[in-house]
Formats: sequence, C-alpha cells, structure tokens
Amino acid sequence: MTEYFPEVEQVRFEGKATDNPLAFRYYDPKRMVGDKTMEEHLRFSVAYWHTFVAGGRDMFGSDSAKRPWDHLADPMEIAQARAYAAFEFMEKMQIPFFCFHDVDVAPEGSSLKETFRNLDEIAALLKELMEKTGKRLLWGTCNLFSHPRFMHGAATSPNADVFAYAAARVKKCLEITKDLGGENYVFWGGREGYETLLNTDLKLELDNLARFLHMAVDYAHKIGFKGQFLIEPKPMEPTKHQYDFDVAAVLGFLHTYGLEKHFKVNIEANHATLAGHTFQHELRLARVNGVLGSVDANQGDELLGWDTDQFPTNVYATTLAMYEILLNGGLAPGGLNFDAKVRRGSFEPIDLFYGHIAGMDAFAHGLLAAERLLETGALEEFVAERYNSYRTGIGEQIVQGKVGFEELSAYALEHDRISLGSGRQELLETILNRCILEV
Ligand code: XUL
Ligand code: CO
Repeated sequence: MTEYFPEVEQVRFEGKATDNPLAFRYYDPKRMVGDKTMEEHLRFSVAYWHTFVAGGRDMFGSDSAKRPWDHLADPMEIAQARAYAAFEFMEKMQIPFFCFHDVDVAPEGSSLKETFRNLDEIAALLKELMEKTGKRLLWGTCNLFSHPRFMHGAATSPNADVFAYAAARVKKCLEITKDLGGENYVFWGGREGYETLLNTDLKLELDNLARFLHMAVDYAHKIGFKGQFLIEPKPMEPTKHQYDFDVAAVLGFLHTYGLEKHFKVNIEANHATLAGHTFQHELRLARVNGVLGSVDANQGDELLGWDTDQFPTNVYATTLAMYEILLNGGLAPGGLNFDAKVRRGSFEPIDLFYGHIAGMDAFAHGLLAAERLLETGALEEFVAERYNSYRTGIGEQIVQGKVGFEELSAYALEHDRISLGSGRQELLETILNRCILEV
C-alpha cells in the first residue's frame, strides 16, 4: 500500500528534554491528569480542509504546497488518496478524531445527484478506514459558502431555490455524519450575513436561518442522529457582518427562535479575537450559559485583522482555555479540532506534522498548567472572597430577590461609607505565570 508520509514514523512522547523535532514534549496520551488521561481531556481532531485539501493559495498567489497526491489528475482518485493519507497522518500523529465538510472529502459533480454519488462513494471508504484504524468523526459539516451559488448566503439567501438546495446538502451531510458515527454536527454560518443593509431584508434572513435550523433538528430527530448540534460564531469574513457574530449574539438568536435546547457552540480562538474578545471570554460566556460544546483550536496574529488560522502555540492562551474547559467538566462529545493551517511558506508535507505537534504540545502544556492552577485554588478562593458581600446581609437579600429599589435606597442611606477591596490583578497574574512556567 502507498505510504504518503514515509519521512515520518509514529510521533511519540519523549519528554521535555528531547531534541527530536518529531516527538511530543508534553503530550503523553495515557498520562493521567486528574481523573482522565490526556487523550480523554484533549480529544484532538484534525481538520480535513486545512491539512488534506488547502494548497496554500492566498489573494496574491496560487497554491504553494507540495502534497503526496499532486501527481494525480482525476478528482475522485485524488479524493481517495487524501482519505488514505488522512488516516496514515492521524495514526502517525496519534490524533483520534477528524472533522470534514462534504466538499473536502469528495469533489462536487456536475449535478447534485453526481455530487451525492461521489460523497456516498468516499463516505464508504472513510467508514472502512475508520473501522480499520479506530479513528472517529468529531463532527461533520456542509460547505455552503465556496460555490458561487452561495454568493448571497445559503439559508439567508434572497433566493428560495438556494435555500432548498442548501437544505438538500445539509440533509445529505447529516445522513453521512450519522452513518460515520459523528459525535457532533457543526453549522458555521459561511455566508450567512450581509454586505450592505441597503439590499437586505435582515428580519426575513434571520427568520429563515431559524427555520433552516429547526428543519435540521427535525430531520436529525427523524433519522435518529443523536450527535450534538453546534453553531460556530464568527463576526466577519467572508461577509462584512456575520449573523453568528459571537457567543452573545448566538445566545440571543437561539433564545429568540426557541432553538436553545438543541444547540451548543463551537468556539474558535481566532473568531473570538476577530470579535474583539479574548478566546477565554468566549469560552467563559459559553460555559456559564451551559453551551460550551467544542473548540476550533487555532490562533490569529496580533497585528493582522483577519482569520489567519495559525496553529495554537501561545501557552498563555491554551492554559486559560484549558482552565475553562476543565471547569466545564471537559468538552465531550466535543473536542479540540485544529482548524489551523501551516503558513504558505511551510509548503512541505513534514510541516503538517510540525504544525500539529506544536498545537498538541501547546494544549498539553496548557492542560498541565491549568490543572496546577486549579490545584492551588488561588483564583477560585479569591473570586469567592471578592463576592462575599452577596452571601450575607443585604447582598443575600438582593440575590434572593427579596428587596427592590425602595428597600435598597433605605439601606444605602444608612450605609453610605463603602469600603472596597483590591482586585489584585497583578498578584493573580503572577500566580498564573508561575503555574505555566513550572510545568
Ligand atoms: C471558517 C471556519 C470553518 C468552520 C467549519 O472560519 O472556521 O472552517 O470551522 O465550516
Ligand atoms: Co472553524
């Protein structure tokens, strides 16, 4: 059988001291951290589109990547080669999960019927490879943004035929995701947004988006798909304004349209920063609202204002992310999907390994640092103490809904000499740094 990445043996844990660039320094899959192994905590997933499809094209230049299937011309043959290469890659990287869009795994045909035939053929191959290797599908999704038919949106297109076409595609993707045992299904609102309000019926578009999602929930129910539905927020790009702007916007949308019981969110680090938030902010808001479902693990560039989808290497960010994830009780059935691509100049196949090793070690380090931070109890104790005034006296009465403005005004007139405590930010940051550096 063809070996697609002969330059790499299986990547293994060798510990901090190793000089081997094709080894893990922190990711030790079977190591126990608290009550779970690292593998169970982190649930790493490879993103089919970035790792096995994207060729490095950007606005100024064509594909730069060299890939082991470059010599093939037939689109279905390429699709098959990518599938074999994907499973070889996951085995060599010890990555248990993968995620894909329909068009990542099989080429679009000249009709919808042909597209579905192609998909069925490749899905059968994926199933066979999954059974052989034990690799699992974290989530499936449908690409409703690349083809020009989606130029004005899919579920939010002004054209009802596009809405119907998109429904047919999602129906098929749900069936395949179910058949492959997918644990989640993601809706990232590719072009569900607008370029200008001058030509947009915003109310109808949002109503239609909700109708579409209700139809997906109904169909999943009908076919017995039990996976978790996820919405992936993003504020801009490709449209100027994406409807699923951030976690707050998604929460408002879900509650407005009675969808809150059926959806959680898939938080992507670079989408959070594009929305003007930290990664941790989005994870925290999702967590405290009970909707933290899964994570697209990547990072942006501090100086660039677009979705650069870089491999996550910032240990400070991965520590704070893992802190939220541990407090969430983990992510399962979600996981950490590397929605990340190597830079255009990192064009050799081996760079795909270096990228994933960097990301996996950064998250493994983050997990160990976050576990340490939780063991100190420093943040939780400080926060509990900081809000102590709500546990007794007037604070307790506020929380229990026993007082209104009149009672509070009477209280304030008697207690207008207020004493506050320090926020101690710098001390807490020092404790956090110590936990990161001591791992
Ligand atoms: C786009 C993005 C997508 C989704 C899946 O920014 O993140 O790849 O994760 O459609
Ligand atoms: Co993503």
